[in-house]
This record gives sequence, C-alpha cells and structure tokens, in this order.
Amino acid sequence: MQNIGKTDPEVVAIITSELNRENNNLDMIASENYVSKSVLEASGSILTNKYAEGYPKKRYYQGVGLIDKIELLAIKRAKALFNAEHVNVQPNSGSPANIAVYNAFIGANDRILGMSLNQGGHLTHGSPVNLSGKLYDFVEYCVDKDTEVLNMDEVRRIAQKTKPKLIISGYTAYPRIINFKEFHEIAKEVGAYSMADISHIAGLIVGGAHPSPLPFTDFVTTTTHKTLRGPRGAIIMCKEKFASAIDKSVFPGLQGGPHEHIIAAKAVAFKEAMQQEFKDYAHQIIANAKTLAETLMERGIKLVSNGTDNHLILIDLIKTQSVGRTGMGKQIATSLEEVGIVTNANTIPFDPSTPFKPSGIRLGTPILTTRGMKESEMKEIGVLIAKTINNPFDKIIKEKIKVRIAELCKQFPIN
Ligand code: DSN
Repeated sequence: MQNIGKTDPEVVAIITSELNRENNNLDMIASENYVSKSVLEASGSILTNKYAEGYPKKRYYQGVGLIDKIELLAIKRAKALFNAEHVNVQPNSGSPANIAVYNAFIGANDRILGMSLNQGGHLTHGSPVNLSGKLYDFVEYCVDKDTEVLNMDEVRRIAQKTKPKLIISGYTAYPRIINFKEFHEIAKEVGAYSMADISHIAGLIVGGAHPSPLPFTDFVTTTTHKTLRGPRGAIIMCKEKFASAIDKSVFPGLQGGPHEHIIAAKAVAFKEAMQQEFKDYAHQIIANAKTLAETLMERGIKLVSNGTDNHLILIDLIKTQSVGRTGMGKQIATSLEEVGIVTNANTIPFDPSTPFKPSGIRLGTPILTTRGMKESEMKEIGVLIAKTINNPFDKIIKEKIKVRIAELCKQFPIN
C-alpha cells in the first residue's frame, strides 16, 4: 500500500487495523474466508478501469478485446469446475444472482417454495423485508421439529399441495447434507423449476466433499467468496436452454457494467479450486467442523441437529443448559468476541425470539482451515468456546482464554 500510504493515510490506517484484527482473532463466521494473495492481486488490478456492458463479442463499448478474454476464461473455468452447461460470471453478489433467476422465469405474484431465513434460508428466499418476499408469493418448508433435519417426504407433500413454479434448496444456516437430486425430482413431479443456492457450500462441492446439484438442477447460484475462497461476487449456472434468458436478466435486466477486475479474480479462484490442494482443503474444513462439533457437545453445548456434515455449526443456546434462555445469541457472540473468537448470533429453527435477538450462534471452520489448523487445534478451540459459553460473564476465565487464543493466532498467521 505504498501509494495510498502517501495519499490517504486515514484509509491505510483502517485497512492496517483490519488486517491486524483478522490476524489476531479466530474468525469463525461460517460465510467468510480469507482469499489468496493471487485472488487479492487480481481483484485489485487495473481491470477495474474498464466498462464492458454486454457479454463477450456483444459489447456496447470499444476496447474490450482483452476484457472478453478474461471473461471467457472465467466462464470456461467455471464450467469445467462445476460441470455446468452455461455460466454467467457477472452477478455482483449472491442477492442479485438470486433475483436475476426469479426475474428471468417467475412472474410477479407467482409462487416459489423455499426455506425461510428464520429456518436457515437466505433473505432472498422470500423474506418479507426483501424484494423477493414483496414480489413473489413465497411458501415455505421447514426442518423437522424433532430431528432438525429436512424431511424430504414433507417437502414433497408441501410442493404437491402448494404447486410452486420454482423450488429453492441451499441455505445459510443448515449444517447437514442437502439432497439436491430429490429436490430436483420433486420440482419435476409438480411442474416446477429447480434452483439450488449453493453459496455456503460451493467450495465443499467442487472439492468433492458434498454432493453437487449439477448438472441436473435447472439453476444454480453461488457467491464466490465463501468456502470457494474467491472474491466477493457471484455466478449463475444453468442448462444451455435457459442461458439466453438468464444472461438477459443479469444484463440489461438487473446490472450495468460488469466488474471485470472481480471476474478476473473469480477466474483465479476457479483455477485454485481445481487443484488437489483445494480438494484436501474442502475435506479438512468438514473434518475440522466435525471435531469441533464433537468437542462442543461433549461439554454440554447443544447443537442444532446434534452435529454437522459441512463447514458450519449452529448452537442452540436455549437447549444449552448453562444458558437456557431465548434471545441470548448477541450476548454470547459478544462474550466470544471479547476472547478473540468472531462468530454471529443466528436464529435457530422455530426460534421463539426475533432475528435481531436470536437464540443461536453460527460458527464455521473455513477460515481456521485456510490458516492451516487441523483437528487438534479444533479440539482445543472447542474447549475454549465451550468454556466461554458456559462462563460468558466471568472476566478472569475469559482473560485466560483470550491469552491462549492470541497465542494460537500467532502460531497460524494469515499467509
Ligand atoms: N450473509 C451471508 C451469510 O452470512 O450467510 C449470506 O449471504
């Protein structure tokens, strides 16, 4: 940052402090990751300078020959990585990617079946405060009340009863394997399109650690910055027969000039994700989450669905005896942050409290795995998390935990 250092020390000071924060805390927000230096360089490149509205070979500006090359490279790599027939690499993030799919195929007030935010879905899966919930008639399926796992017979029953035009799978707070194949079959049975939002688990899927919704699902959206370890952005994948409608929906339907510096960084991330090292990484994320889950449960922490199959863990603070109350997510997340563990308060299925004062904590292992941590570190971190949750307001205990977390961070610096 030699140049900003001279022109804008105020911004540099904030970026430097944020780098220190990332280095000196255990960031366990399940949807975050730390990108490679290569991804960072591409996303900070001069490709930010160029306007290129349109698509390769069909642009509205001159001087786009090299931009076409980078976008075509990103598309080629994404197709190979995900086994997709068609890929649009232009969506600026996950929310516009999802809205672009609806905008292409679903009419105003048409019915969509998905899982609500409160149950583990996403804002754009029909939340009443989101455009999706305002424009479309969303109906929902839930996890099973006892097992807290999806019951596909129940999903089928609701789909048959409500006759949606689109069925969405893929979530932001669901710790179990998703049966994408059955979701697609149910959609076909009721004459609906199928859509999978794989934002959280895209890296696990391409690493061969979670079943893929491709090539059979009609539309697959994903952000590129979560387990996939790419830049902040998204892509839409679909069958060739839907390609033209999807492309038109993204541009000119929803977005203007594509962010070609980010598209370059997506291309870099896709190449990284094709390597054997990334496959090992994806499997290690899950091995780490499972070890962490076991350690927490052994210490009295209640997990939604009693464990995890993926990168994330959802703690139920109501059923965790030492807490035992609703709406405690924020207070516990604050205590965890005080010792250097960064998580987020999250609703749990059938949460009696509100999304602003939820009763759960969501945590994930992608960043710790990026930093090189393995099962033995997860065991120790699990003990420290459980101790904090069980003694959230004990300053002496928390001070000791904080010292140990700081040592761990030094041992596993960001590369
Ligand atoms: N906000 C993201 C998450 O944390 O899961 C989803 O977009």
